[in-house]
Amino acid sequence: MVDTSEFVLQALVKIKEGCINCHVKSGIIDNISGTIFLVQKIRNHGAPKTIGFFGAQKRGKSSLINQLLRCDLMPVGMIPMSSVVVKVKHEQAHDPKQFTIDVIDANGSIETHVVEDLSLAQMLLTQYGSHKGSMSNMIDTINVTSNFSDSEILENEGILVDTPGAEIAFDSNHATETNASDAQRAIKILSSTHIVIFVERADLMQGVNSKEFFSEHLKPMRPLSVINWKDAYNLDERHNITDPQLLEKKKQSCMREIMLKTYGVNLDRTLCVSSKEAAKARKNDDKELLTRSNVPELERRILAELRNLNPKIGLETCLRELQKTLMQLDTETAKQVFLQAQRPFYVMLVMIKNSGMDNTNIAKIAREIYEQYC
Ligand SMILES: Nc1nc2c(ncn2[C@@H]2O[C@H](COP(=O)(O)OP(=O)(O)O)[C@@H](O)[C@H]2O)c(=O)[nH]1
Ligand SMILES: [Mg+2]
Repeated sequence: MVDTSEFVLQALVKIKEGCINCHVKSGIIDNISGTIFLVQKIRNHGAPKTIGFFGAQKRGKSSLINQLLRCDLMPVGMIPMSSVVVKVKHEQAHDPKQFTIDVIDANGSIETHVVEDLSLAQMLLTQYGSHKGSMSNMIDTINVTSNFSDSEILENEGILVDTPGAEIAFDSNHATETNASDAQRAIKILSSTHIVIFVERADLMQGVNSKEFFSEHLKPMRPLSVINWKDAYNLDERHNITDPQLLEKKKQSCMREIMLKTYGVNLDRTLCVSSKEAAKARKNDDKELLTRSNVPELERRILAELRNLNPKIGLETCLRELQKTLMQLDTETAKQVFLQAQRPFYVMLVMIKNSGMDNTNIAKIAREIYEQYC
């Protein structure tokens, strides 16, 4: 397959410039930034596929990771130390009962522990990850490797990343104003992340005063936004709904509205979940509750994002997203915005033609866009 990603990237950058010049709505520009972010990650697809969970303390990030791992590896309800990142990775040849834990300090030196069962792995993570731990000085990253074949995300080469070291940047706007080092640490962790999951809590959304870090740094990284703790959200008394399905629907639409107002998230990429319900459902083998927890849907979304990192699938997604974004503009504006992108599109179409890729979906969508706006 020829590499058309460079031209898709050039075209998107020009289109974003065009949108800024034409003063189109900021949400539309955010969407294009997200698509640009995806092409950049596709172009770098040899790198590990990290899925980072970001948000303030006690949002349920570690709990969600445990649900996606299908095991209670991450300590929950913990006050973290200042800088650690925990990465969890699958290795097919690894003994599923054992866990290899590499503790990497700020100087890059590695200390490896191989532990014999889950409870020992958990203990070690708690020890390294808490203020009380004796060995918590200067630890930068902890890599946990085992055979996680129960987790579809890990089996598909995804690496789940817990980010207690970045939490403080989300705690208040002071992180960006007065405590630059906390923000810098979070930005550094973000910079090596392929798929960004932003976790907020249904019962706390309204009171947050930490939108700045999200808007400035996460929004351009096409985050999936997760409203966790949906089980703890209650409608006010005026809503007198008794049908449980209708009630759930109404609750979710209210939560999503608050999330939109608070953070300006893209609602197409926002989900209400409950890791508590998922945990309970798995314990009791309750399929209905598991579906209702929406954690399986989050898993599907993450798997789709992982597939998008594959150039063949991802570039098609990028072009579809671009098509959808351009359709949100009125035709005249869209044509004007597309003006500077004509050339990279044209070169891409010639390349596609010369390489015999003419029948692919990428070719089809690229042609459609070109013909519509030229
Ligand atoms: N009610 C409720 N509690 C949750 C949910 N998810 C996590 N928790 C609780 O929230 C607390 C913080 O969770 P944790 O995963 O440590 O959050 P983190 O600090 O963001 O990693 C723990 O006591 C969890 O048991 C949820 O969906 N619903
Ligand atoms: Mg945590």
